Amino acid sequence: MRIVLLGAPGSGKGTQAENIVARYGITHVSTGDLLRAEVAAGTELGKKAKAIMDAGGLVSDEIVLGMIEERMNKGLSAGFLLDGFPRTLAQAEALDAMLAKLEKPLDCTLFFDVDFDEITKRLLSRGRADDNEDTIRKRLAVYEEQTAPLISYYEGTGKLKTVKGVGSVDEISQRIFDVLDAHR
Ligand code: B4P
Repeated sequence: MRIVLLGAPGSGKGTQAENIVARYGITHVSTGDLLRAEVAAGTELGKKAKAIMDAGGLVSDEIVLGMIEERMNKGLSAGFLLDGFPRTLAQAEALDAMLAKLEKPLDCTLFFDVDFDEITKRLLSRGRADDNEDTIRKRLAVYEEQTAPLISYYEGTGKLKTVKGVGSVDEISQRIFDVLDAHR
C-alpha cells in the first residue's frame, strides 16, 4: 500500500501516521521528522532547515527531494506512508516521476479536513519550537498558498479521499481504516 497524507500543519498527520503504519505494516516517512533529526544532529542541512522551520516557512524543494530520494533508495518494504510530503506542486510532480520510474504508483492520498481554529488550538497546546502564534499564522498562510492546491491536483488523479479530521484520535483512525481497507 502506497499512501500520501495531506493536510494543514497540525491536522493530525503525524498522530494518525503511527496508527496507520502499525495496522498495515508499511514504512512511515515523515519529512518533518527527517528534518528535525538533521536539526538535532547539527548537520549543515539541519542548520539551514532550522531557521526556515522556526519561521514557519517551507524548506526548499531541492533539500526535501534530496532527502526523499535518499530514503527511497534505502528500500521501502511492503509499502509506504508519506507524511507531510509532498507540500508543493513541484514536490508532487517530482514524486510522481520518481514513482513512475519505480513502477510503484500511489494507491491513495488521504486529505485531513480540519478548520484553522481547531488547528491553532492544537498547535498552541503542543508547544513545539515552531508552535507560537506568529509562526502558526505564517504556516497556515504558506499551507493555503503552496500546499492546498495539491487537493485539486490529487482530485484530478481520482485518488483523493477526504477524511474529517475532527473527533477523538481513535475515531479518526477508524474513518481512515474504513477508507484504506476498501483499497486492500
Ligand atoms: P511537520 O512535521 O510535517 O508537522 P505538522 O504539519 O506541524 O504536524 P502534523 O499534521 O503532523 O500534526 P500532528 O499529528 O503532530 O512539519 C514541520 C515543519 O517541517 C514544516 O512547517 C516545514 O517547515 C518543514 N517541512 C516538513 N515537510 C516539508 C516538506 N515536504 N517541504 C518543505 N518543508 C517541510 O498534530 C498536531 C497536534 O495536534 C499534536 O499536539 C497532537 O497531539 C494534536 N492532535 C492530533 N490529533 C488530534 C485530535 N484528533 N484531537 C485533538 N488534538 C489532536
